[in-house]
Amino acid sequence: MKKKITLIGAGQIGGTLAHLIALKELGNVVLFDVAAGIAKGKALDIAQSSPVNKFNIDLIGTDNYEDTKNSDVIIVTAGVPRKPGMTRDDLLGINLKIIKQVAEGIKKTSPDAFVICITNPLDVIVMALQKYSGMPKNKIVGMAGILDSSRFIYFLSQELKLPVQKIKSFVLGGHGDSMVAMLGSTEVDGKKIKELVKEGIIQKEKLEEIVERTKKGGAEIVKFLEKGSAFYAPAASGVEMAESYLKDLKKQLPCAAYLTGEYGFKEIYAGVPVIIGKSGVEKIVELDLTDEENSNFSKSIDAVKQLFDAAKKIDPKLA
Ligand code: A3D
Repeated sequence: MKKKITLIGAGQIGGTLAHLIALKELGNVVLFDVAAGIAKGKALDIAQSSPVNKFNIDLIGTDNYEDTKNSDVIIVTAGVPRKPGMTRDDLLGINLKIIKQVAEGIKKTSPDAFVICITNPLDVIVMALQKYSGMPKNKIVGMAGILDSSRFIYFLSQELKLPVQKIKSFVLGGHGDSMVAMLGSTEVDGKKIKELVKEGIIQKEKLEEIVERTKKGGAEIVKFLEKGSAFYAPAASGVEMAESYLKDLKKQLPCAAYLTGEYGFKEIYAGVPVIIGKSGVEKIVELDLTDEENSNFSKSIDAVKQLFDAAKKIDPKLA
């Protein structure tokens, strides 16, 4: 039987997710949005491409949670994106309210689903989604690390004039300006990036510039688009997580996961490498961090904690 994948939010990311999932035939798709017409229109449009692209799945659009019942995977993008000049944190108040509604909807209809949250500000919203829904912590994760890592690898590949496949790296911590590019674990064609700096293949300043550009990667796109934020790369990243769960691929992916002492932190969601398989988050991988990475990771967690404190002020039930 085909898997059932529900996309809560049929906006820019939701629509792109539906299209990618259809092309990969990962499962039947339910596009849910409070704006039912958008969900229905996009579902029908993508379905009409099936004879051309030769995929065979069902796609529907709805604003009724009953239609999402017993989903295997739910990807949440419901919420408001940034406008130029806004930070992700500016979205907190409005997106918290939306996520509360979503949590109530999904816990009633799909309590066993694997839930991937993309709505910003990511780490705090995924934590709120888990608290409001009460669903298992290993089944609720946030997408950000794959995207941030992908941006970093792309920028490096452009600078080094190498295919992206030759570069391995990842970005951890919170999904904000405090995110941490793991330079100690960054490898180019099997060689540590720090060696490339020593050899003068890439200047230290250039590398720092790329790290900064990665941190501001979302804002760069928001500025270009003027309306809305990035959606192709965020959707591709969400699909990679869903696929690892549905096919039990046990991929190691940087995701916002619930920490229970790993890296010295607990009771908080933050970006760490996790193994995603058929049980959800099957393991949090603890890497050896350099002193600098450790200190930057702690700063990043502090930023997430501060924002969660702000969320608790908005809704004391989150305490
Ligand atoms: P957009 O195109 O506006 O789509 C959001 C959709 O959510 C709209 O169609 C709304 O109608 C719908 N919606 C609003 N309230 C509800 C509700 N209560 N229930 C169901 N649907 C609702 O935005 P988008 O797709 O570009 O972005 C969605 C979210 O992802 C935003 O919060 C972005 O900031 C965030 N985002 C996160 C990343 C990460 O890397 C974490 C990257 C890019 C965007």
